[in-house]
Amino acid sequence: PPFVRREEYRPPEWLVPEIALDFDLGAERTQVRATLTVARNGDHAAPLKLDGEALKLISLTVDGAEADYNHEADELTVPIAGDRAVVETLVEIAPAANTQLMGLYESGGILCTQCEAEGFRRITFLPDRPDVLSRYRVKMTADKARYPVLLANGDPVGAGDLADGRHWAEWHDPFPKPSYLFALVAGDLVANRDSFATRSGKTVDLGIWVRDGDVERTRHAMAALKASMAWDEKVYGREYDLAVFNIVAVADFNFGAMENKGLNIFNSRYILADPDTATDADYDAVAGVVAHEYFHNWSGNRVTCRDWFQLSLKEGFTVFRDQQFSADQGSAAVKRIEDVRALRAAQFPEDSGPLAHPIRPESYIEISNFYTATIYNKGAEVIRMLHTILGPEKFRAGTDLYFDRHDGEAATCEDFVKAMEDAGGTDLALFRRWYSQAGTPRVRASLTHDAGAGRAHLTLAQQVPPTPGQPVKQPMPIPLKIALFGERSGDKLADRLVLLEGDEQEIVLDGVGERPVLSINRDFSAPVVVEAERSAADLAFLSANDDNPFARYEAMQQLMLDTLIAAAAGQTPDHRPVIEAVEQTLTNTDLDPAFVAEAVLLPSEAFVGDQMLVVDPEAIHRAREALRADLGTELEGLWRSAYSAHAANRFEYSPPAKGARRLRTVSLGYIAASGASDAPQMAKRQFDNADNMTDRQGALGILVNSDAPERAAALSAFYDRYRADGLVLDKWFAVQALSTRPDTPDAVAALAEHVDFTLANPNRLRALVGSFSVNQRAFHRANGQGYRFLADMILSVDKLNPQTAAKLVPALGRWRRFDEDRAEKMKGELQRIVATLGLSKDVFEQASKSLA
Ligand code: HT7
Ligand code: ZN
Repeated sequence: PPFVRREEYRPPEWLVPEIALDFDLGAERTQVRATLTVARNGDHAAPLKLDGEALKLISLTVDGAEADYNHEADELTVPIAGDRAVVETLVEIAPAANTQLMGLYESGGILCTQCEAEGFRRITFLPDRPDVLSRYRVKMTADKARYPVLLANGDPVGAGDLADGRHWAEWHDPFPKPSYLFALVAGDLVANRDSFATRSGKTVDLGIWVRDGDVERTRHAMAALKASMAWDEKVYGREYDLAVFNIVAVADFNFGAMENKGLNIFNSRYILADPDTATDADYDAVAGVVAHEYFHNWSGNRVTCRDWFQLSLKEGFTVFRDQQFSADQGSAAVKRIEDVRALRAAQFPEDSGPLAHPIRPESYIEISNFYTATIYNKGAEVIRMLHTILGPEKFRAGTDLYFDRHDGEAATCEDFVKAMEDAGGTDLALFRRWYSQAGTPRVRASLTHDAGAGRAHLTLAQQVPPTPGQPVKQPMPIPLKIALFGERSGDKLADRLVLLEGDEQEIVLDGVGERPVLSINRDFSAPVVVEAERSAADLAFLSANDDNPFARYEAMQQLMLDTLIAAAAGQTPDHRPVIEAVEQTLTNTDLDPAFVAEAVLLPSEAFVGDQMLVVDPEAIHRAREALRADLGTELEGLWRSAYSAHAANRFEYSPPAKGARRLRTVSLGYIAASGASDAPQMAKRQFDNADNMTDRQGALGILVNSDAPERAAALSAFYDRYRADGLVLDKWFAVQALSTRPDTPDAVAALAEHVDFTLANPNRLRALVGSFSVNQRAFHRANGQGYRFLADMILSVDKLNPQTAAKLVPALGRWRRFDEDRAEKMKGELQRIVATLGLSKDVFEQASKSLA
């Protein structure tokens, strides 16, 4: 399949200012009549070219008359004599047979659409590219009993009943938009309705549409929506612009949600939440995704992307905005820890592997493969660095200028940087390298101290590793928040923002009389790996004394990491410094329990593996379990006190209550790690008595790693209670796929045969297969059965849903990080995939690049 290249971008030859769509809806068969007003763009004689995929063309007219056309592969070419014309097509599609979940498809009896990035062409013919913006008028006709609710973008403008049990509705969206933001929904849905008064006094009717019986589970999403609307007005000065804002939840969805103008469509996982079925993490994710999609109304919809290479323009910026929003709703420190943990878990490995790409890629085969942690999460970090470098006021002036300048346009990443540059009065020439260069920079920091002169010298040196297609890199501008603490006094001796711009830089810090301890990359001010020479004692000191909560957490993580890496490499490091640092944190009553719970957790096995030249999954597992056991045993009394001090009261969703629940289950995990004989009963008691899913799932997550009889009892009680609730059943599959038990690969293979397992639902697939592929020990079992299982799954899913199949490939692409035997087996599976006939371009791109 061919590559699409950024440098080959050309403006569209034809524009489509107006579109009228008339849908005759049915699950087996839908007819779409599309009336496009097309206008020649510039001085050329090229024919009109329309994208269309899996469409049955019934008729085509130009200005009301039958016309010539050429329909080849996925393109319809129509010669047009003048500079403007009305082109009408009639096509037929089959939503119920659409297993790709792109275009118009059926989910649980609801007809819905997904058009980003290139799904609209599976609905009707159009120049399906984000720089063609059109005003849409949409009419839908459908059976009233089966599809009583008919929704589309914009505002409702008419509705009526027809004689044969059918009815119709018409919607009009006054804002020109690209086709990827088009949406319609037809179904038997009920709404949680509310309203929001904007700051200029307009009333917006809000609706969250779900299946009958689920309305009570939309309260949290509605509260989050209203909070997001108010927050965007307050923090970014952005007001909502239509009279209606609807959200629809569906069970089958390739992604988290979709920001279609005025009609967001969500994976139900990010809408439905109540205490009995959703964990605190689920509640947070619901609020975060609702906010994210809402914020797209400005960062994505009002100002959209010129082409898909600019994807991070809307995604990186919007993730940054949703991160800020969530930080403002609860503990900012814990939110930052979670965001950095996610970045390190998903983006750092991507940035150091065969699929590494800059946040503004240069080429792709299939754009769906570029909805990555790099575009989203590193993209957000790049925006965060601009915020840090410019400061909040200039940053806000920059976003105001960007929105003013480009409202109603399809913009580029360059437009965003230019607005920041103009509003901030700052030269960002070097900063642009963050958009063009892939790879995670490594920064070496060494500190020397001259006690006599009362001076410290900090030397910083950076290196950006080679990535595919980019063997040589230029230095990046790296904003590093640093501080020095006096080892004796604990005083803060220096605190500043350093911008490392060249390969190497030396910073002189005066007023440093006593031996300083370096705190660096505070708040994770740059998405880099810092290698600082700091002893275990220095790290322990920072973990107890740093006044930046993130840096405090980071020092503890580094201390733990150094210990685990040494142990996994066959040494016998002393566990005492870690145990003492954890003890300090656990007994510090000034700290927020939510923070304590994060700080005392060991780095994941995968993260330890990422630091090693050759990953040894078994050695890492043993090292981590041994440290967990020592922490559990040595501090058993403290864990038990923390467990009872944070005993559950009646469920409440508030930051303190969440923190208490988190620390309680983390403590229970350590009690279990100590080998205490009553741990399984304690966990089972928590499981049985819980009045919320956080405590219940927390206990199950501990039991599932054990051999105790309580394990099977809890698993079957959970299944019996929730088997009819798809979202909760996903948890049942995931928790087993994440088990640390040695029999997990066999258990996962058996679960793939379970009656409730299906390849057709992306959530279920991710719950079992996606979770298994990140369970380092289980997936990398030395006999290669994990690799074979995953490859088999990828090939089966590819026949139904290539996008979702392709997301599973990167786990195999990490073969260079493993010993020869494992690497050969992983490569063998990738080769088997690439050699398969009829492979999608989605999977082909991921697998072939992974082998290169
Ligand atoms: N902008 C949305 C992206 C999306 C998507 C992409 C590919 C395939 C299916 C998809 N569904 C949604 C989601 C977002 O970032 O807000
Ligand atoms: Zn987004």
